[in-house]
Amino acid sequence: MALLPILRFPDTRLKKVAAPVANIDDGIRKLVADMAETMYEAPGIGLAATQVDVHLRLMVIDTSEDKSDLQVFINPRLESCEGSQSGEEGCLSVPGIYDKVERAERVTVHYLDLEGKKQSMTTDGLLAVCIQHEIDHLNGTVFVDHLSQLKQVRIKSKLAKQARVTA
Ligand code: K1U
Ligand code: ZN
Repeated sequence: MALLPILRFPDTRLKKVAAPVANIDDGIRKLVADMAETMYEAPGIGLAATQVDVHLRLMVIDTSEDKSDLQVFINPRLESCEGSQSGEEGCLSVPGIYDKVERAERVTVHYLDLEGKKQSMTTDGLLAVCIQHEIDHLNGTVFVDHLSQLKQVRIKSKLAKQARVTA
């Protein structure tokens, strides 16, 4: 397995719309293993392939306390979204920035598992938020795109300062 570099906002590659996975082969299985390792090491509770500069519709999520529940979503599609919730979000591509985003409370998602079997899940709370956040990435949207222009300008300048300090 390998740790993959994570793209940082405002890298324009985060704006690419990912293409469906056509075949679940050894390359995809290796990518899933590497993405899971990268997510756990970060640490994070989700990672979309877009964030590691692979523009395929694939994401991994583990919202468990003890990193015991890795969930792999291939070609995820939101079928229904109900209600609303507003909670703090973070993003491994926007380190150190957290802000409130309004999301659906309950979602139903259709996807393929690693064996290529069709699955669907209806869920709420943090897992529902994370699913929406990761599908946004696959569509080229980062959570800061949901914030005001003023906040986006401030975030870009804060990240630019951070980059200068660590360069
Ligand atoms: O997609 C990503 O950038 C991952 C992101 C997922 C996410 C977090 C919060 C709300 C919605 C989506 C993260 O994992 S940020 C890090 C984080 O939230 C976290 C890190 C360690 C322990 C618990 C949470
Ligand atoms: Zn993110």
